[in-house]
Amino acid sequence: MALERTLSIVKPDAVEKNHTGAIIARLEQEGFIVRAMKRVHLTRAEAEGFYAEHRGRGFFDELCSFMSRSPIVIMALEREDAIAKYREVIGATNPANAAEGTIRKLYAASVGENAVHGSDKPESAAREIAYFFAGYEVSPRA
Ligand code: IDP
Repeated sequence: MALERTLSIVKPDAVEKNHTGAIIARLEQEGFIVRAMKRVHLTRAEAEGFYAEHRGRGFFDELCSFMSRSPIVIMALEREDAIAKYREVIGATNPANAAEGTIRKLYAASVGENAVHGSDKPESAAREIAYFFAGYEVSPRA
């Protein structure tokens, strides 16, 4: 299995509750390398651009308000089989359905405010990493 990258976000609810460090530590324990990282407060328009594929869905407004409410921490993570492994570690979208020990089970309060984001497929990961990071920020140098 080749090295792969995924886009990770510690969402406003988890940053507000000071869970950022615990979440990053867990991801490092699971073998992810932090290739790039920053803390930003998105504008509403930036949140809408990031979630453009969800425009038209019932929760889009709520999601974009939430994601622009307060700062988030964004990371480009690298690991073998990163996309699938990351989604396994974070658990189901709705924390009520997330497996014991997953990040969403541990830190999320609801299906909307669910602590973390992760890319769902390689094309999304490439688009999402490019949305937030310039090429030199995720350079292949170790
Ligand atoms: P994912 O983040 O697990 O990939 P998606 O279905 O892609 O889940 O949804 C994106 C985000 O939209 C979720 O992480 C969550 O924050 C929000 N969301 C999804 N479904 C609902 C809902 O039914 N109500 C409110 N927010 C939702």
